[in-house]
Amino acid sequence: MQSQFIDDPFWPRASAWLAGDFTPSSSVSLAVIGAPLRLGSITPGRCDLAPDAVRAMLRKFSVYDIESDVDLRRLAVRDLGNLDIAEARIEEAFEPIKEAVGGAFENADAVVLLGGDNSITRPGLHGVADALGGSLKDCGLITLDAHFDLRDLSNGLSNGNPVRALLADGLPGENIVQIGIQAFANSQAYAQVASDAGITVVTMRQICAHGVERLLTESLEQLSERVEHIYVDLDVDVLDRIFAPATPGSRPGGLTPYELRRAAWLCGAHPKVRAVDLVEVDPTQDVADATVMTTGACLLSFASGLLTRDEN
Ligand SMILES: [Mn+2]
Repeated sequence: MQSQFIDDPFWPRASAWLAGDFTPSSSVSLAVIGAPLRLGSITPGRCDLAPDAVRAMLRKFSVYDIESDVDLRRLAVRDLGNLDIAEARIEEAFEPIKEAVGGAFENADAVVLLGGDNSITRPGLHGVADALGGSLKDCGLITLDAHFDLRDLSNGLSNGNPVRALLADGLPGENIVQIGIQAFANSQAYAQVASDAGITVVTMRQICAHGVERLLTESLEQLSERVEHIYVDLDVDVLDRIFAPATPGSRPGGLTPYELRRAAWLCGAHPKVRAVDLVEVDPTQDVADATVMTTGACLLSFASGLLTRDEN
């Protein structure tokens, strides 16, 4: 009897690449870390299952990006496995995530952090700042997210306030660009927090008018004039809900999977982007694997973009 997946030597799978099947011929390299934090979520769920679900989904993808004519097997990738934080509180997970991200730069130019919920963004950005010898003031943050994640800190840390916590830590608001913010998914009070802090806000209306590719490219250029290192928080709930049923926060009216995949590629291609997180996916809520597949495609697109930094 044939297995469900027929192995074809002429159709190498992205899952094998991530597991070590590559012949590096580029000057760049990537590390992947699973950060299955879930107890920070305002909506309880199982986004701790996402890192392994995404890895497994890569079996359905090839290593060839026809849009860039790139085979990912030119890129060395190290899968550092999952951090033991699935039962940890946000505060307990801070150091492990920060240390893992920071340590990954010893052997890699860029890091993909597979969440987990959105609370991993704060320790992830601290890991970049610490490891690359800068302070938070040298770092920029781009969020692709339907929400500000600027909720008040008085009720403790959650996946609803990593950006507010980073402001409190000393990340200048001028170093933050939030792309994909949606109507009726945020309050006026938190829009005011963003405005007062000097955060650049790009709404879905602006994306519909000008395109995510142009707006993200401009954001990357403007931010790179201010900062040395850029961290990208890719909250999958920036997708339209029809494409992201596994994210509790997604709404109708968001990005398409292609727009998000293209955004991930652009982030990979920009030399100052050092880390990207992919967060808020609860595989138990997915439909037809749509959300997990797009998350996996974003990882691969980031890797493809990264290969354009190759100096060989
Ligand atoms: Mn978010």
